[in-house]
Amino acid sequence: MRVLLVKPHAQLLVPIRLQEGFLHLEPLELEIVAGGLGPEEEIKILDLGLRKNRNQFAVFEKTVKLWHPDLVGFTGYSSNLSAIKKLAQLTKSLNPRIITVVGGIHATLLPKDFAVGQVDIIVRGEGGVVLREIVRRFKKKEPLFFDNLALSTRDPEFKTKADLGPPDYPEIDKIPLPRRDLVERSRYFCIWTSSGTGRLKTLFPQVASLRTSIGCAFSCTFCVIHHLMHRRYLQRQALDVVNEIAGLKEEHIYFLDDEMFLNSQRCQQIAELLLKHNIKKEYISWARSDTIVKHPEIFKLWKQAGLSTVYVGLESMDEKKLVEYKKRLSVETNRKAIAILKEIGITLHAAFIVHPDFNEEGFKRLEKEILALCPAEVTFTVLSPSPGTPFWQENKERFTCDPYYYYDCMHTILPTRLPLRKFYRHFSRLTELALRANPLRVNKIKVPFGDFIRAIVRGTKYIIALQLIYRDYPPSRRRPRWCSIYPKKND
Ligand code: B12
Repeated sequence: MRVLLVKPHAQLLVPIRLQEGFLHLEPLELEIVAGGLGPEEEIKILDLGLRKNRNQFAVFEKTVKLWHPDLVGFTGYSSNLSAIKKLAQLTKSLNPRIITVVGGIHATLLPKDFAVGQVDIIVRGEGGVVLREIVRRFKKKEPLFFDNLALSTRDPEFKTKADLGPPDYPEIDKIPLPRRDLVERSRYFCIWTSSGTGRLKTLFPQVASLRTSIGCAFSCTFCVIHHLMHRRYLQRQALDVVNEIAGLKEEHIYFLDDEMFLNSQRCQQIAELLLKHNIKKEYISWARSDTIVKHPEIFKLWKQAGLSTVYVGLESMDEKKLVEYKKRLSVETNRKAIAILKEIGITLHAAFIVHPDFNEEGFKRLEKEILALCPAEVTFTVLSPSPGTPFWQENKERFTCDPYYYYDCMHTILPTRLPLRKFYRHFSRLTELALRANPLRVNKIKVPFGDFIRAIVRGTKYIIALQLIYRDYPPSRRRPRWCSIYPKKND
């Protein structure tokens, strides 16, 4: 059987596409799904974000016409919803006998959004085990839907199942290993600014991604993970993780875990095994600031094992905002974590949330924080409620635009206090400052000339694109809507 697995890119292309100039990670979700299928299946992974041709529909159509798949599986975040629906429609118009399956974050959150005739099966949760079962049923001519994992509108119980809470998750060791051989590995990279020697062979090394745990024990308002998993935290065995790392040919690894270090014992074991077996690679991971403060010794150990950069969702340096985001930690904890990473010599990648209620003062305060963090990598997103979360429900009446189409955490979907043009001028200025605070520049790290030029060009294009985001909205939407929330006196 021929299985085509497809990762589309977002519709509102420019900022996301430019972001991909700094990192483009392999489609691990599709590699894992493929890993569940038997050797008798022919599998192709199509990562549409990689294609130079901006018309992803044309690229997809050509592939289907040339390759004749029996089943097409799509993955995507909420921002990919409309692209996936169009691609499913295109599939059926090319050949109605092709089975269309949709999985991924949005399908798990809001399966009903895919309840259209062109989508045969909606998969919730982990897909590796589920697609294998769908393929088995297809071959046996059995119904393709089952449990609360593979849903179909043809199932009379579809609505009930789609309204159930998070799907069941398999035992973590039942999740297949990714079929990394199905992608062009040289195409996946991540900007790497951390250097112990003052020079870097390349600024854009080839990177592999890997997942050691699934889920998170916290429930921040802006995040979807606790809605998908009810705050469950599934952890792979240390040895299993280390074996996977050892098998990778890439020297740079990006851990995709939401929070890898929640179980300090497990993380200690992983680091010790890496050191014991002399596995020399460099790593990027995400961690909460309170985890870093609770277990600085684990980060010290990980530094020895190769941890170069830690992405920390600092979100804000304003106590009230941290409470509003239900972050369950304080500004002081954020500051302590920054100091700890600096002392250990791990590069900090600070992720901040820009609140739509920011006035000039709010932006200025954040600018000061960036300068204080220097040297650090710093990135920003705009506070955006994700579809399928209570935060989204609470804000339902306030959206200023299509909250699906514009949901990329760059385009605001909530009313801004400042007019949009001004808001995005400030927003892009943050990134401009961040580039100046970057360790590469501050620590005068030597990089190949070509990479340096590439970084400058991409950085400049990105800053301009951020400034021009306001143009993606119809002119009538570019002014703030005072009536909706903010009292005018605070202007
Ligand atoms: C790493 C990451 C990124 C990377 C990109 C990774 C990549 N490979 O492209 C970067 C940093 C670039 C990124 C950017 C963005 N991200 Co992001 N990201 C993540 C993170 C941390 C991990 C994603 C991941 O790869 N997980 C590992 C894979 C293996 O798990 P999975 O996707 O769930 O897949 C499994 C199942 O869902 C299922 N499945 C998936 N697809 C399919 C398909 C089929 C056919 C089947 C059967 C099953 C199936 O099986 C898979 C394997 O078991 C998640 C958080 C999370 N835990 O998911 C956020 C997350 C996905 N990101 C999110 C967001 C909002 C974004 C941005 C829009 C905003 C931003 N600026 O950050 C951009 C958009 C980028 C884009 N290209 O569209 C949100 C999405 C929310 C939503 N409602 O969609 C998440 C969930 C974060 C959050 N906590 O809310 N992101």
